[in-house]
Amino acid sequence: MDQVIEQFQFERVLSHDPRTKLVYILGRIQDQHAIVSFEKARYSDSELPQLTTRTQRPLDDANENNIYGWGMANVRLDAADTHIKTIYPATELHIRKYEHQQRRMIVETPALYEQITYPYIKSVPAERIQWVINILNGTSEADRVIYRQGNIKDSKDKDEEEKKEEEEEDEFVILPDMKWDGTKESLYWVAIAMRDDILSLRSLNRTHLDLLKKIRDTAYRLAKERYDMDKDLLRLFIHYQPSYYHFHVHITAISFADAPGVVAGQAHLLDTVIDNIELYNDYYQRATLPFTIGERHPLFLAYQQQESSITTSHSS
Ligand code: M7G
Repeated sequence: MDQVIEQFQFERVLSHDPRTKLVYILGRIQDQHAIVSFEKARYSDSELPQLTTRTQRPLDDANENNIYGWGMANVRLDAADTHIKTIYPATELHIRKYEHQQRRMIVETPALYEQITYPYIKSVPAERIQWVINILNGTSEADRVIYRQGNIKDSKDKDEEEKKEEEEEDEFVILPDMKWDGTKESLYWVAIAMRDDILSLRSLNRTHLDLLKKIRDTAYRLAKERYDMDKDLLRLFIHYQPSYYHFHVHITAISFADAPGVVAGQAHLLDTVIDNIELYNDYYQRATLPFTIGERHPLFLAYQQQESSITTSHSS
């Protein structure tokens, strides 16, 4: 990672959100693209008493009015102050994902899923989830894993698979999400299923209930053990559409209310998902699922194409 930062040649800013203080920058390393993101870290509790003593004076642009004052300064703290992420080599899809763009709402019926979304999912190259495979087989982030049960499954080995106990289908790993800054208030873990045959929310039915409930209960237990957080301080959800089509559940602190992707049109609460499936086995195969997506995303472009082909055939 140090090398990516060292060799990075700035090209352009992909996005800059002044509210979340998160910026994505595109650059090159030799002839390949790289993306680096910088996000100002929140203050840790232990730093708070030192904020005034560490403030460099005089302040810039200092203003006073009656009892009020405001200005700018460097506050020299010892802790690292920026959360940095790198993607190298970055693909066109990564660039489109992080580039600032208008989001659009797609209202996906089961028929549109079959016609447009499913072929898109199948066209995503398998390398896109290599990072998931690395976590599941223990070659990456092994020392960060909080919970692990079972071994990676490949649905291609069907014969092998059939010999295995049914309970093995409920195995998963829980580890810190790349987005987590390590604080309790912004807790962000991810639970990743060992099995690779659940593409997304659309695939879920009653046969997956044990897995979903086990993820929920394990997340509750671990958050209590590690952070003394009760279950009503957690928000567990599934993204539709996800960026990665290997089944996983987002485990976040409710206090992290502005976490990316905690919005209607993307996050489906795990409790609701479980309840819907308990009521109707094929709920997610029959439901219309609206979702938001960036207008440069290939899936949005596929929907646009379909729309324009309908318009053309109607007008001809
Ligand atoms: P998603 O719903 O497929 O996509 O979630 P999103 O990125 O649009 O939310 C995937 C989750 O996995 C996200 O919360 C990512 O931050 C997280 N994630 C992605 N990558 C590449 C990694 C990784 O390499 N390690 C870890 N620990 N988390 C990752």
